[in-house]
Amino acid sequence: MTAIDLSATIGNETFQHPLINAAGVWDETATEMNAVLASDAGGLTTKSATLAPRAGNPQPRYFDTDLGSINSMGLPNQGLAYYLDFIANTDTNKPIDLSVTGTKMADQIDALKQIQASDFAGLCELNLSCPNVVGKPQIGYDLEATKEILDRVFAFYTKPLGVKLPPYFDLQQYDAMAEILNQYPLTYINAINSVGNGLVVDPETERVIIKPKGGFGGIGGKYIKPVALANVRAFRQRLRPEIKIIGTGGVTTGTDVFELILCGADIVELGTVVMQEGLDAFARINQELADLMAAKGYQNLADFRGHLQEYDA
Ligand code: RRO
Repeated sequence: MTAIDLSATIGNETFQHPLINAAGVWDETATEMNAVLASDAGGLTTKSATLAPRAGNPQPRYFDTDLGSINSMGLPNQGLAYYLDFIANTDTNKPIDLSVTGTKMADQIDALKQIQASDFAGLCELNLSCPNVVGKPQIGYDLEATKEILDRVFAFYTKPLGVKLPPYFDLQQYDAMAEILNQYPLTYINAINSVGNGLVVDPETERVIIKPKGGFGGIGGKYIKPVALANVRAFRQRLRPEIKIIGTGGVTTGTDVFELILCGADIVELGTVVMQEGLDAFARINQELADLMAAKGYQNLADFRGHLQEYDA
């Protein structure tokens, strides 16, 4: 029997396995990032970096539930220089995706200028969708602001760039956002970030479960898989084929990964499942995906990527 090939490509980067960590999961410090690289993850995403280090929101700011998680981390990170330094000094053959953001558009532009001026030539992900900065809306829900930041970025940025998007819920939102994204030389999009500003309630104490923002936070895990599938499918149907897609949201099994790739994802990110199960989730889910592909007679991810059929096809 021919071996199953789980490799996938985004830009100039080849991932030997299609699963990497979602930004914000096991990736704030060098110790955590080295552990991801030592696991069966196909690559590493860094915590979204801001120009200066940030402590983030007050605790408690993350909570696991039966179906997933809620978080309002508030961008705790070590600052962009730390992540550039980590990448420059890390000897690995796995791709590292540098996630970057800011609480103001000017800071996001400055961060990308620093990356453009650095030796880093790998994938960079501009996070347009953090739901947890007090008083700041998600850029990805503002068409004008999205267009403005991409205009400003692509006036100087020439390295491979992706954008992390919030979930959309209306077909017209996909039309409008895809029309904008198609105008730029994006390497990929990442759909989706957590479903922003959900609420988890503790019926016993009659309180909210996390402290920041009155308890509102980003929802991840099983709750959001159908939203992730829809966003990946809808964007694959609308984006230029050269723009690749990282599918993120609600994966806990190899079958979930299969479904996201069937909808058009090139690779897939794990978030809440790694928070709950640890880094062994990568090996387990890779194996489940390979077993499912073998059972179906698929040898490569390209054998089924984007092949989702209509109901009466
Ligand atoms: O740090 C966070 O609170 C956070 C970020 Br930057 C993000 O993009 N998504 C999320 O759920 N939390």
